[in-house]
Amino acid sequence: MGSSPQFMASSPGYGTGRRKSQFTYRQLGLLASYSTSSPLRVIAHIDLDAFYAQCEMVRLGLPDDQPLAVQQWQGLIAVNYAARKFGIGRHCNVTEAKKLCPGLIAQHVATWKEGDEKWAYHDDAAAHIGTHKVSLDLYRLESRKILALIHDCLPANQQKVEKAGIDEVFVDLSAQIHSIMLQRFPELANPPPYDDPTEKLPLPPITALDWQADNLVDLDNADDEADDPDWDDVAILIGAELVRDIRAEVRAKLGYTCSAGIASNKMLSKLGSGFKKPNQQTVVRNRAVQQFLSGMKFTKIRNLGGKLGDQVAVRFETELIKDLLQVSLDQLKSKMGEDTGIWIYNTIRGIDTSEVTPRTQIKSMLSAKSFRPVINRQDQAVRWLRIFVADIFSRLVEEGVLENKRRPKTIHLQHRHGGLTKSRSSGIPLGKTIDETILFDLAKTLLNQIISEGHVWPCANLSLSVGGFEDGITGNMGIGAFLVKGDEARAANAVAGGPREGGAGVLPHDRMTKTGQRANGPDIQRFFRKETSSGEEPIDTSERGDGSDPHQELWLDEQGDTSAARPINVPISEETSVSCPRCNVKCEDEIALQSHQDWHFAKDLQEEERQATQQTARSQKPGTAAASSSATKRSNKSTGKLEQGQKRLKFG
Ligand code: TTP
Ligand code: CA
Ligand code: CA
Repeated sequence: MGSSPQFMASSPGYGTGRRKSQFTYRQLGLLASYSTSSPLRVIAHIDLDAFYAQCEMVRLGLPDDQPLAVQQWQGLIAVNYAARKFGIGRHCNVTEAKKLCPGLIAQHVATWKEGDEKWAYHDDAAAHIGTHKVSLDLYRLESRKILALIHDCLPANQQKVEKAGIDEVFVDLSAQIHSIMLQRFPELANPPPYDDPTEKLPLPPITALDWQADNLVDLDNADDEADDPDWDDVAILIGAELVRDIRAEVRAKLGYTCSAGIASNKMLSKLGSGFKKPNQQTVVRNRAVQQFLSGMKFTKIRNLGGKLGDQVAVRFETELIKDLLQVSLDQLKSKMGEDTGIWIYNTIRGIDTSEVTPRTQIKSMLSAKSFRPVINRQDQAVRWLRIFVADIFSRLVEEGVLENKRRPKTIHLQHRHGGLTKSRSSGIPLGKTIDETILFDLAKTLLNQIISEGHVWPCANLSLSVGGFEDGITGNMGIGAFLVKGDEARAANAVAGGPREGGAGVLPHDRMTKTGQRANGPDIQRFFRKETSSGEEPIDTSERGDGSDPHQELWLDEQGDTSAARPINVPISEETSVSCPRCNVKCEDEIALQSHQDWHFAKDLQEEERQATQQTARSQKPGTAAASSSATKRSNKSTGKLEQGQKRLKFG
């Protein structure tokens, strides 16, 4: 931890303008319990710079100034900052990029080659899209190391870290900061006057804060800079110090640079980390929030980048936050619906009470391939199944499946032929340690079932996944093997529903805490479902403007194959684009559409898994994991619900 003095003591009696802090003892206390209603809370978002490119730089031991891009077939999926100086971006193909920078190293991602037992770096991979499949194992592995190191940097009993993608995390630093504040300012540990927690705190005994090299977002009112800092400034400064140290550790121990945003909530911290890159951190103080947001497009905000953002833009004829701030709550509610209106109203004012939800455990693993050209025979499909199984099995081994630390309960195969998607699922028999043969046999059985229905060739995409992970199941199956523990079930639900992105009603922080109201915020994901099930057009929850990518989580954490994924940052022209029949989102071409549909598929799987988990938790009966057929054709609605005729996986 940094030891440089960060605070400059003021002379006694200074700060005559305002003798009390605007914050209460109670609000300070709330920090210790990570309460989302504390106006003093501090959340960091840490995102690796040009992540895949850095992984390759570290692997190859290259100097920082070496331009490098990660190539996938003919496209680029990551470009380091040395290469970006030449104007190279994800929109370039390899030929264009090399023209811009002849010294560029275009490193192809590792691949599984048909028939091989393990992924590897193949010099000729780019020319063999038909027989190779991308492996993202290296990036997953590095991601895990970084995550572990971040955990190591935090006190053992104060770790609230949410993995938000392969190269990014949210960290709730509130409790740690609370402890540090009490150490540095012992007067804060005194009981409040009259033992009344609603009493205001004394002002911090300091007048100027040393922000070192951080990017400080300008304050809403430039004159405020002369004001004495209050405890929210002190808290966020300590947060900035902690994050600077974490970043230095990641750099020193693992060789990676990252950027970070430090603010009072997830939304603002995420916007902050993308504000200045690479290798920088941005602090968004509470007093700077309006200034920070007002110049931005709302499409940069999580959940406002996709179709919801488009709708808002059309209905209010603007993409700018500053214009939308003029719209009254009533207008927002009447045009966007009650919950969504409130959520937008709060969000553009920088209010976000969503929690940082630790979720480090993998819930499902997916290995897939989009075929270009399509495949026409069973033996070809079986060869791919072998690769998928090897891919998934190696990840299962890392997950501790050989030691029975964790094991998946179900296996799914999805097959796409033309516009038609078929899938089959089966339980993975308990009582035996999972091995490749078991998985391969199950996968072949599922394929046979799909083929026996007919109309399956040519096949454009196959994906195999395992899910329903459980902890510590031994060969001896008791009732515990089938029941999900309360906490796990809750965690599973939280994960599947996505983080709570809901706003907190329209109350400002102060009033919220005074009345003791907790964010009764609508879960934005739920809005989408609600709207969908009411027959309205489904709204796409994907986001773009914030630099993250709707496909990303899928590619990175689950699918393990970006082969069909075109860089999504490419602007899509109206004339050439095709729309997703489910959510209407525009894709650049058929291939991009396919990749987008893969994303829906993975989301559906997640949802099915969640529902199956819930059902398992509800059913009090043990039994065998029986195979059952599932979906044939998926509908146009992204309800995540099963179609008529579909069956849920049964474990009872
Ligand atoms: P990002 O964090 O979006 O981007 P980045 O880390 O490459 O660059 P930045 O410095 O701007 O954060 O994505 C993380 C990784 O995810 C990226 O290195 C490669 C992968 N990815 C894709 O494969 N395709 C995509 O379209 C995007 C956005 C990411
Ligand atoms: Ca990144
Ligand atoms: Ca990222």
